[in-house]
Amino acid sequence: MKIIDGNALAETIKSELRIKVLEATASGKRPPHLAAVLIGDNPASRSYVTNKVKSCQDVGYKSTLIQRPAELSQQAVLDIVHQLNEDPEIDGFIVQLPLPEHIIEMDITLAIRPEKDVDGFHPMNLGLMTLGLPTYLPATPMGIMQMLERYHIDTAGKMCCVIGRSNIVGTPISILLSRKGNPGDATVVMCHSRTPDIKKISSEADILIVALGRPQFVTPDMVKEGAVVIDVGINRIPDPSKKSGFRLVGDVDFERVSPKCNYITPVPGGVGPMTVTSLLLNTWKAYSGEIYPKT
Ligand code: L34
Repeated sequence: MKIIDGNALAETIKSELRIKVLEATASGKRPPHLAAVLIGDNPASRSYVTNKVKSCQDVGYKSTLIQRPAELSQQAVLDIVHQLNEDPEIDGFIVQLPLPEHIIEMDITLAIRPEKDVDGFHPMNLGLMTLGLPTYLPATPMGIMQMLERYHIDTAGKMCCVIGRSNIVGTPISILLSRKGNPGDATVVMCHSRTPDIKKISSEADILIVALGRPQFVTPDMVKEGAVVIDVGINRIPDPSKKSGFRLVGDVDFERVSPKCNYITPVPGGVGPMTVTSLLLNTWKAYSGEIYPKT
């Protein structure tokens, strides 16, 4: 059993980016600039956005954090988005999800200019992704693709089971892995809440990707011997022995499942840090105009 070390891989990618930033600034250019919008005080969101801002500092990007209370109106959020769209100093920005219930997430996503949508959530960018054209890939699926690639895990012709069908993970990773290419060329089956017998499908999978948000949902009987298991879930469960009062567990029962696996990602230190570095990579693409040439 080998652990796919998301923290180590994230550090490698950040060192590569740091060099590119130094080269750009040495030639007189300004550094890339990412903005993040955080509405409300969801502690998990706050922690993720903090990691994003910190990682910008690590690689020499400029970052701006716009924090507003949960009561902010939909129009006020749209006003922030419009302002960031128009700001020539900002290469890309994200609006951290989930948003408070009174805000219609899709309306916010649609208001972000595709050129600045470094989350890759806008239908324009998701459409380009689906067609296999260059675009910003959503950060979590992109992080998973990088893990598979950098660990030389062969996906071609493999049977892949994705549990979860969210817009930000399950759906895009299913599309990416079934597309032509490497990683890719897998036979993908997507399972969700209406799938009658998930175990029957997951236990046949060479690659199992779990993103449903239920602590330790995947047990050893659901996993094939020698499988590659990618655990996307990050759940906070009460733990009085911790100072914070909680600990993080994935959607996979790591302790019991890992002995059966060829490769497995831990939580924390697996997919999470790769989500953050993928956002940095997309911001570099926005800055350099690789996807949408700057006018
Ligand atoms: N707009 N909303 C938007 N873009 C995103 O890409 C996200 N996502 C998901 C939730 N909402 C979003 C993230 O940023 C999930 N996510 C995310 C980002 C970072 C981490 C986890 C999820 C992360 O850094 N995880 C650490 C532990 C963090 C902690 O201590 O709480 C890890 O080692 O897994």
